[in-house]
Amino acid sequence: MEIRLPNTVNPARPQKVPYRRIATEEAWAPQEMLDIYNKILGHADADAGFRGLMGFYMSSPSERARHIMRCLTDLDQLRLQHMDEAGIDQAVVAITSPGTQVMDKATAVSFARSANDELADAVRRHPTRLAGMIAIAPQDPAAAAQEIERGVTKLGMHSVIINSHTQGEYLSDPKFWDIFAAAEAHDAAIYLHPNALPPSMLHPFQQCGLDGAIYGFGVETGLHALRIITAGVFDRFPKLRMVLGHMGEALPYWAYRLDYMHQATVKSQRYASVQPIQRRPSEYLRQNFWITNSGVAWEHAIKFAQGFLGEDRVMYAMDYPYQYAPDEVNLLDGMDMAPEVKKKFFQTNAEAVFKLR
Ligand code: 1DF
Ligand code: MN
Repeated sequence: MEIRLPNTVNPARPQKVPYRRIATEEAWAPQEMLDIYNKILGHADADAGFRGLMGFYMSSPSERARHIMRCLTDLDQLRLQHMDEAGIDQAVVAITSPGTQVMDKATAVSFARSANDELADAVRRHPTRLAGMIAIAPQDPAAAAQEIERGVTKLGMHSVIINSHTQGEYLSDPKFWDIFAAAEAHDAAIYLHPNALPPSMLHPFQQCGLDGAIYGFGVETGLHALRIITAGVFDRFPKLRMVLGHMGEALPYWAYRLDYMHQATVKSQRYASVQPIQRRPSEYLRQNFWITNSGVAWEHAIKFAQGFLGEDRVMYAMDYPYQYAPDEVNLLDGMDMAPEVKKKFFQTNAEAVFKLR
């Protein structure tokens, strides 16, 4: 059988369908964050990946950048209009990358709180259309744990956005594990979303323009998830739920080799950092992870992921405003898939993972 890449050229409005379409990786940017970013970018030694990403969007005169900035900063009329035009019933909104994670610790902690309050207000204004993820400052794991508790118990949000590495540091480091403990205790899913590449990875990607969403994001975020798995995080926190975008950052496709080579590496005692864990890497992927199809409106890839992870673990995401493509909604509505499975994909899996009403 030939597997073709779809052509998304059908501009028709999405049709009425027997499910609610819930988009689960939708970005926003509060003005307060952009003000902080402007200060950071004013320093010549600002992180190069950050400058190449948000520095670009915040300053480029290109139509794409101006449009994205306008969409990012709106949680009301413009966003709802774009959702209507694309047939999106509800958006699960999270602070855009890198969120708090380029800020100094004190700024990040206080900014996360006010951003969560602002997002919770927007969800109160549009309770059937929006839902939110909790922003935290991984720089201060104890404060992050408190903010997870506040987000769940006071603000009614049941997921946490983490934009991959924090200034080159990974959550596989036990110093961050108070965050996992809080997420597990409050049953809040952690959405591990891409970030700009850290300095140690940036050059060979940026040199050829492959550092961003086209490829570098997926490589770095997939690496981060693997670091978490191989560090034994899910042995310590077996009920921890994590979400990956972009078809699981390709990890389902890697699963066979990950299992084989992880076991071979453990056995050979090649690295002190690779110690035995209770299960194969693929088993944690299937037991602790959910994935979204953000950026990938491709039936074959979605079905492969459903086959590997199970149809309860693959969810729809648009990645607004970075990939606002209403024609992709039509394409996915038209997938050759049992109606009850399509409803899981678009609606009920997201309702369960994010505990939407
Ligand atoms: C881009 C893509 C930027 C995604 C993002 O955050 C982002 C992009 C600043 O295309 O530059 O979250 N994304 O998730 O694919
Ligand atoms: Mn995204």
